[in-house]
Amino acid sequence: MLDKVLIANRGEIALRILRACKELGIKTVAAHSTADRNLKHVLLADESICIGNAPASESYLNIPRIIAAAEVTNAIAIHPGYGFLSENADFAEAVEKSGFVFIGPTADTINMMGDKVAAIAAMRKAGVPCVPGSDGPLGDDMEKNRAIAKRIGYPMIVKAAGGGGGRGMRVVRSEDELENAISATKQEAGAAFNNDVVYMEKFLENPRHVEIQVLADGQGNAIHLGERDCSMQRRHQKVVEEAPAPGISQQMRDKIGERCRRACIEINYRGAGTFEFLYENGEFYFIEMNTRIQVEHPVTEMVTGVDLIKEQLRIAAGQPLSIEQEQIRLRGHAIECRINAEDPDTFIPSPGKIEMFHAPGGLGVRWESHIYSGYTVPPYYDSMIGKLITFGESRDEAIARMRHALKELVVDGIKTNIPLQLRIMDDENFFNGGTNIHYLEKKLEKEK
Ligand code: MV4
Repeated sequence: MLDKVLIANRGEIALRILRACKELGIKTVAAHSTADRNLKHVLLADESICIGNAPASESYLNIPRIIAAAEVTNAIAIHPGYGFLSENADFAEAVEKSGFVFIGPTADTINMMGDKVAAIAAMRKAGVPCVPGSDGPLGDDMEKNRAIAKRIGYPMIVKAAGGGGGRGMRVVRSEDELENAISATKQEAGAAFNNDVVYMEKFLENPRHVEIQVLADGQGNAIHLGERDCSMQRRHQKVVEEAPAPGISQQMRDKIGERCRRACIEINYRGAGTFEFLYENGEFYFIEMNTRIQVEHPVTEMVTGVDLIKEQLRIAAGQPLSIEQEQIRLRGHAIECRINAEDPDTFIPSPGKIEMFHAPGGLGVRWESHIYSGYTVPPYYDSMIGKLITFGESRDEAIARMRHALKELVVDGIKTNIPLQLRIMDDENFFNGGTNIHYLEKKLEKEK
């Protein structure tokens, strides 16, 4: 096993990684900013080291500082968590070049998936179903571009190869908008991602966001762990996630999961990963692959019983996968509500001191958070302060437990989105399952 892991992240995920390390007997180093000296995982880690000032650019995004912290603490490996440098190929390369293990895929894989055109080409080649599209970058010849768009059919969407997660895209509803959309997206993408390559896809009007979790060891073994539905979102920020996705049969899961598993073997993938799909009219369409552990990984853990962070650590230590596909059986249903320090109506962040905190509990209730009574939420980072996950034998039971757990959870002193989460848990359409990616924004618009 790895002797010592440096945790290059903060908040709940840093604590989650610390717990997995402890369970595996791995020593831990918490690398933190000046604003994060009192984080729970910093206080629990074997060692801690301050890597810079509060702004992430000076600490959690500062590659030389993190490498130096690993050097002075004699860490073997670095876990990047999610966000920050987790999908930065230059970081993964710097980590490996400095003689440490990057807990994640190779820099080449991260690079490939960061380029959406390359990612789609690799997945299409590996047999993963993709959105009908340009199958490559658009050139300057507008005659050709019009022909591609005509073949795809309107409405279609122009996306930046360097984008993802909702950045750099434009819906085009008719040919007269095409030229402008391409040049504007190109312009923005060049400025934002230093890469002005754009491509086209058929625009799906009302899809759901369904993603497949995979694990691969880079030694020829890969498994899928079923899907999550992450359609309940606002401005590309997920609000509620669940596993399994309502209405997906075991037969459909086996089919799309097997395609993802095969693709992992084909590209020699290593680590945890997520295939993002749009799901519409019973069909899956690949859009992007995430090469990190994701915020919503616990719902998959709850229905599979697999500790995804421990698997990441084992894979990084060079061990082959400890589980085979046949051993993956889904049981029950899990729901995750992200708890944010923000105004539940305006979504304006609400950092500050937590005057009183009470954790929810009981059978099937999991609280993933670093907060405590007296903790001050700093204004510098993401506003998520915890994740409440409930499990039930049925979806109805998981929702019922979530309602009560949300009412039990007390976070006083700052504003939180708990009232919004309660409204979602009481929503009739959410209860019925299968709402699409536009549902929450439309609901909020109606309730104004
Ligand atoms: C799409 C789409 C419809 N059709 N692609 C937005 C985030 C990025 N990951 C991809 N996105 C979309 N791509 C086609 N061909 C609609 C979206 C989209 C979306 C996707 C997932 C979750 C939330 C979303 C919100 C708005 C648009």
